[in-house]
Amino acid sequence: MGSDVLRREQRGPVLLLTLNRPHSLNALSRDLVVALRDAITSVASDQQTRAVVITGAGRAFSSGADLTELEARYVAGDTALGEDLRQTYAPLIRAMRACPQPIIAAINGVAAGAGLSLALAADFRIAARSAQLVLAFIRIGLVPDAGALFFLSRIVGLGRATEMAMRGEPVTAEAALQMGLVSAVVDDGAALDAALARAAELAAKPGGALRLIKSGLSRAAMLELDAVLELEAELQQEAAGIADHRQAVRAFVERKTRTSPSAG
Ligand code: T3D
Repeated sequence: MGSDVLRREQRGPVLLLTLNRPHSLNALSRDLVVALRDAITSVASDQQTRAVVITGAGRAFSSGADLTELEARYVAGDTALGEDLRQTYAPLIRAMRACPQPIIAAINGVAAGAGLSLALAADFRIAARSAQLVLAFIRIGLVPDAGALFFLSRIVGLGRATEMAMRGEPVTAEAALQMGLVSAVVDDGAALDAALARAAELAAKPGGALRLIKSGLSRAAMLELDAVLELEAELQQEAAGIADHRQAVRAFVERKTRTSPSAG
């Protein structure tokens, strides 16, 4: 089941990771961030897992960095926030993007600060109707981190990202859907099931091609057209060498041959 702060459950081909500090709305303590990073890093080489779902225990997805822990560190004279990001959040976000399996964030309740950053680094976000998404950093005089500066404007555009980052106002799930920040809104209590259903759908697709698509989309965002065309050629060459592709083409042609009136 994993460490107490992070529950780990294998559900067939889907790994379900539950942030498990409900008393603080799943605030991201250092040990939780490290546990999540380790879980996601190890799934990369796990042949059994074909998709990952991250959700929160209780009524929230995550309230972001654990401010009680942060204050204790300040009181102890530790103000090295930059180094903390390099050591904890940055490796987690890198692991999420390097993870070959798709990651789905089931936003069961509020996602704030670095809790929202986590969801932004996932491949899909499915939100409960009453969930609020808040880039809370400005409320405590901080800059969006854990990848939010990178992902948010790419997902919703610079204008909306500026609005969320500078105002720090909560965005409702419905508004998030309108701006493409989440891909679905479901009834309260149904976000996890909807995310598991999405994970099962993805788990049934060719895993090698999903890995190449994830890598290709990440890399293409930073390249010129000519470089993207070359990247596509390289990725497609790799995809063509995976058995899934050849089998799917053969199955299509055989089906067509069987059903065509002119067939034998
Ligand atoms: O290197 C570094 O670590 C820096 C990185 C920083 C990255 C960041 O994420 S900065 C942003 C940090 N997060 C926030 O500023 C959000 C703080 N929380 C809130 O604004 C509100 O709690 C929410 C809007 C998320 C939810 O509000 P509400 O009214 O639904 O719940 P609540 O009553 O405020 O919170 C419930 C409990 O959770 C409460 O504890 P209690 O009084 O019942 O014992 C509250 O203190 C606790 N809690 C909520 N958020 C955090 C937290 N405890 C620790 N850290 C939190 N972030």
